[in-house]
Amino acid sequence: MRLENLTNKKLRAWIDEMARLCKPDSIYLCDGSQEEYDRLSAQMVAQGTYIRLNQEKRPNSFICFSDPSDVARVEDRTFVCSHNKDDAGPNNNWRAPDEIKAVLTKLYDGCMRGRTMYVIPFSMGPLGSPIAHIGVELTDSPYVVCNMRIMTRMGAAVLKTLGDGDFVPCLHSVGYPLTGGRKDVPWPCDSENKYIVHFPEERTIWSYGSGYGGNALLGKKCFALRIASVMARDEGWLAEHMLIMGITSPEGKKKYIAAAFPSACGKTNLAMLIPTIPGWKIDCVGDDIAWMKFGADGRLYAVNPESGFFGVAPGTSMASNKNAMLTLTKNSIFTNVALTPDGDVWWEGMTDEEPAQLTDWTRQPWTPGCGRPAAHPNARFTTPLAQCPIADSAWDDPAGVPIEAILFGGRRSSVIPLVTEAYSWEHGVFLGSIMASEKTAAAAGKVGELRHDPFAMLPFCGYNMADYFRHWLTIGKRHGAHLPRLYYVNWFRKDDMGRFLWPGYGENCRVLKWVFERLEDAAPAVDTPLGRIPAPGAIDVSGLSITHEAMAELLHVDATELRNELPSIEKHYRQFGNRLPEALWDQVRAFEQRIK
Ligand code: SAT
Ligand code: MN
Repeated sequence: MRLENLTNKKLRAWIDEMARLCKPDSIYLCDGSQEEYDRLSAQMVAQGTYIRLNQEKRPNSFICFSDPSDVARVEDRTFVCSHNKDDAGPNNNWRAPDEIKAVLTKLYDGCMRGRTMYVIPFSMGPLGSPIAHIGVELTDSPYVVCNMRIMTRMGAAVLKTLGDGDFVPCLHSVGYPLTGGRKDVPWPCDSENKYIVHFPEERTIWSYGSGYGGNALLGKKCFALRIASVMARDEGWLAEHMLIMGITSPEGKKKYIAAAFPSACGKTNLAMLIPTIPGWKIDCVGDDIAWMKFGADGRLYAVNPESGFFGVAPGTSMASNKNAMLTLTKNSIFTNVALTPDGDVWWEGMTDEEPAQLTDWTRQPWTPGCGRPAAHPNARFTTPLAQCPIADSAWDDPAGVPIEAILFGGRRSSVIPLVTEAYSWEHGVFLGSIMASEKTAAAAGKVGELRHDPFAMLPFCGYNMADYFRHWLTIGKRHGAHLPRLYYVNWFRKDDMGRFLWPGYGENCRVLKWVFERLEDAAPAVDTPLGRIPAPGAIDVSGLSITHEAMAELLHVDATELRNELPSIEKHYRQFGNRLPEALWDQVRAFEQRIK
């Protein structure tokens, strides 16, 4: 494919403009073919970025180690640059667009010297789907190209679908020009300057200095969440940090649900769950992001904008997530896991027994008990969704799948019961808006700290979160008849001894079964101040060794504990000032009444 043949004028002009700025040695238009993927992979092996894994053990797969300064999303370097600071809200870092453009233009000037600028046309969502949108990423990282080929529908077919249409321009550079005799390194990045910048009004993304995950694969968090959330607000749909799954009952009835959890809280595990109750079946549509639009029949249809998994490796095993393990047996990229002497991968939790010897993610020899983790806690696998043994038959369907329930969940060791059903859409928006979760290694910063993470969107909402709540409330008013029901779940409650009360993983199907039966009006619930919880005995625990006391504790809603949460909820709300919808203050007052 040749650049000269590009007919989209906006695309052509933008590529030319960015090339004049970044000054790459050459420009390469990606066609998305296997040949291209293999060629770039081989080039990265030669360059030292990739190590090819043992072809027998893990065909066509690669491991790479990032720079130790570039291992996760950098939330403090992530900016939403609307013209008005208030439009970005207290949930985003903000700079004036002109100001940050001046800073970045300086950094971008000549940043691709000695490198190739890759042009990646990609579709978020099935090609041609009315729910999908197209982006084009310019990057100087072949690692990004290869990851994007797994994570998105990418290449020549996308350009065809794009035609003269509009796209989201995404500019990315690792910020490591090869000038003045500077040699390339296996993981180029700029350890001093990192900027992940969004211009919501222009629907444009500028990323500089990082080659890692959501910082660099711009289709993912930057486009599919931050920019898409703005598009969704303007156009009346939803772009959410949610997995999508199908649940089929023993009677053969199938329902789709979506579920929002913060990064590294088990979305991938839930999306690929193997039910422990006989007769139930789960199918996976996606593990991270859902784009949802209302169909002609009034129902809410979801697509997974992605086509692969960028999942957390540590903790993933045949016991915790067999389907993920089977997915990544081939054609996968592993970043910051450990390398075994026989050319395979390993990470903490993969096997009960630790290998005697490894190369750890910092490229150093590793032995058990050496005091360092072998894999970085945020080590990731990139692997094609189509390889998942339980990939839903409709995962690539342009029409999407109809969503009947939406779950919100965080990592809470106390207070929040196993599952709660919202009394209404508005009440569900209230529950989603007060979600809090303990921080994980997915983002730089302190792990374990409790923070409010409304709808699991705190790092991903591309505008003022108060307006986001309002958008959800508006959706509720507009689409009353066919709205999904809303739930708040918590797999992470602990007992007095600090032990998890709920076994989680495959056993979460017991909660999903209750949700499924609620949708059929076939499961009893009782009202509590927080919402409707399963009536005693309504959660199927057959075959599970869990005590009555543990179940009671898991479902316990304590008015005193909830009262203790009130000040932090009010503080959380007050940061939005008078932009916070009054309907949510009404919810707080009603909640207050219930916990009196
Ligand atoms: O690095 S990513 O943002 O893609 C992963 C995550 O934090 O969920
Ligand atoms: Mn995520």
